[in-house]
Amino acid sequence: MQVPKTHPRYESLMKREKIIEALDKGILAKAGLIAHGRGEMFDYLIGERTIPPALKAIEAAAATLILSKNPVISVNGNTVALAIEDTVELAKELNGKIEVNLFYRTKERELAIKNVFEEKFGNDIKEGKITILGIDDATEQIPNLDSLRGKVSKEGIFSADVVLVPLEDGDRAEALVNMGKKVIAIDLNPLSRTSKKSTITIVDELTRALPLLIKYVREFKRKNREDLLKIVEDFNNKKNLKETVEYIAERLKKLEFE
Ligand code: PTJ
Repeated sequence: MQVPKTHPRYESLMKREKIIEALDKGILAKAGLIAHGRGEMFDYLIGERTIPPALKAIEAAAATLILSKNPVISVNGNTVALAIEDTVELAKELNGKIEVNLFYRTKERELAIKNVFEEKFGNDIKEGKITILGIDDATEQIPNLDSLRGKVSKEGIFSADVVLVPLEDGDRAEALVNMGKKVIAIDLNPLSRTSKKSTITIVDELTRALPLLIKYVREFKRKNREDLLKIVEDFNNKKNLKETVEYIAERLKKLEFE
């Protein structure tokens, strides 16, 4: 569908178009449509902008990623549909590792996702700037996780110290934390199990959060280790989620309907 640029909800409609296109290409799980709708609803509640607690979480996430030894960015259908470019850009600022890890895992979807990475970023893959893991090498198992998300790459999520998980389901976040890993989630729902179980939760829309995360990673590379550690230590996820919910409540109380 052609969305006119003048449409007041142009950005939102364009995201829907990307989601539908990804479904048609076999990248998105059908349930990804429902997940996107839930995300849109929470985005309305926060006012469709990056709110102060989210920015604090983004800073803590950037510092954590720079301090990590083996970070991995986990991607699913929705992430590839909405933010493949930014995912690759962020990976290139880190160690280049991206792992395809699907809840609704099928060989067809894995291959569709592999193809889109190869089509768009074949040169980066050839030059070793990014590595796409999790497709032919998901030989390890996350303990106590029965879903197909439990199958992971040894070089990737299995041995990672920090895992960035945009749009996650709570079970895996918890299982990864139980393995001693730091989990950074990007999830518009501050009440989700993922949000509660992750080490750092960025309650923001994926396509707004990722460019900011890239910006802070670039900026923070100039900081010394002590300053980065302080940013991480000062961050408290439970407190941040509480601030997020309070922000939403205050915002709703003040809304005017003219
Ligand atoms: O591609 P697969 O097979 O791995 O499946 C992916 C989905 C997303 C279908 C699967 O993980 C799932 O069912 O997730 P949930 O439990 O619906 O959780 C998705 C969460 O992401 C919800 O809390 C949404 O609010 C949130 N969300 C949706 N769209 C966005 C988002 N958060 C940030 N940015 C978005 N664009």
